[in-house]
Amino acid sequence: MTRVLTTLLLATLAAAPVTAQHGAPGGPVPVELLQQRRAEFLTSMPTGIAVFESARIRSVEGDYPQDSDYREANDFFFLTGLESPGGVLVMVQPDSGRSAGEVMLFLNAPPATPDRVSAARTAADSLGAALSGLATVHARRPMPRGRAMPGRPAPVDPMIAMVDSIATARGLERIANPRRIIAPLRAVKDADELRRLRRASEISVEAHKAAMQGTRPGMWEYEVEALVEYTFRRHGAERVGYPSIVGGGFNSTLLHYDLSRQQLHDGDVLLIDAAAEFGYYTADVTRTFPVNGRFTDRQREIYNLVLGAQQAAMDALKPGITMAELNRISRAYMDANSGTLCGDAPCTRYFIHGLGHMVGLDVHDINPYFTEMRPGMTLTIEPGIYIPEEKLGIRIEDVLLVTETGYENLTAGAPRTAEAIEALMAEGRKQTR
Ligand SMILES: [Mn+2]
Repeated sequence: MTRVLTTLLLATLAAAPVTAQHGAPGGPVPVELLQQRRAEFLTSMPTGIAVFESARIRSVEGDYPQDSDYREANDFFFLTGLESPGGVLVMVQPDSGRSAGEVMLFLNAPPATPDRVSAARTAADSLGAALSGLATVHARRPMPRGRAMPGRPAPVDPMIAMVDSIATARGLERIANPRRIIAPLRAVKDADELRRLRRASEISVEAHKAAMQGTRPGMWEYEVEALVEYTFRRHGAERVGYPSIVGGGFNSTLLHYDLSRQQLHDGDVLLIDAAAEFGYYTADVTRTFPVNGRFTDRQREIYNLVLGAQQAAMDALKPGITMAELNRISRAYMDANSGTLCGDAPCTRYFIHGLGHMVGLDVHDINPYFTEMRPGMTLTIEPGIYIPEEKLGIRIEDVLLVTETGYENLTAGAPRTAEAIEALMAEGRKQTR
């Protein structure tokens, strides 16, 4: 299907109560890109059958879905562009390296009568075909009614039998771990993925700026967290990319502090590791700033050491380098520049986690630690120093896009230097005086 036709179809259907990423702030994934991703997957897969299932709808009775609405499974979304619980994508490769392969998409049949309970999801109809860029979409057999209970066997999904019968009929084996094949495809972002990641980054930057401007001694961590997450949603982000970390004082030294229930004190730092997910792509941003708007001399020295370690890795970032090498460079900088800041030994002993990771559909995206960087890959670099006995934790984290010659910092809009942070915080104080 051509883009013009798709656009026309979408325009025609715009008034109908549908679905998918159509109508979502992120918009639909262009079908040409979906077709390209599936073709690349089929080309790189071995002979066999690969199956990608959509996410499961979670129950308010026991699943605790209140932290997020239905969210499609990443690989399913990457290859179909759809949000469609019950969906099953079957990739058939009868002759690896020689055959273009075949794609079969099964979606729930459109409801016979309008669904008065749930929001419309993409179904096996012309819209499902248009949004996914497939000529045909098959209706899947419905799941049997009833749910898993203690003492009662879970209902069997008829799609499992269906996929098995496709495999048997063609004499093909089902591939055990298709994620291994999709990993390299997801590592390099295409134009639509970058568009989403850029927006997620921009929104996250706005939230960090709001936190810097809005934080005052005496506020509670949850108040700042609310400000951050409100900013995400206000700009069209569907959800947080991961549980927000908002930790003041001692809590700044806990890597995954998630309670956000303590008061913020004059003289402490506040570490915020929080980012928005926009159109299924998440940023990952950390900033650390003084609750009262001014770093102490000690805080500033440690801050500048972390900043230097981050910059050293960023300066080395270009195609060909690996995360392992960047990690070594960043730690070598910290070793060489610690002076007596942390006593006789370098501060590197307080840098207790990895330097960074790939970022995309997953916040910790498929991670080629020893794989050479290529243009279009997106990663974070996030050194930190955590000194619990001083209630002082500093981490600085940005989202970086590898370019032909180096990198672009997608989250540079959030102040990074101690001076820029203090300037923005001072501005925030003026506004509310
Ligand atoms: Mn991170």
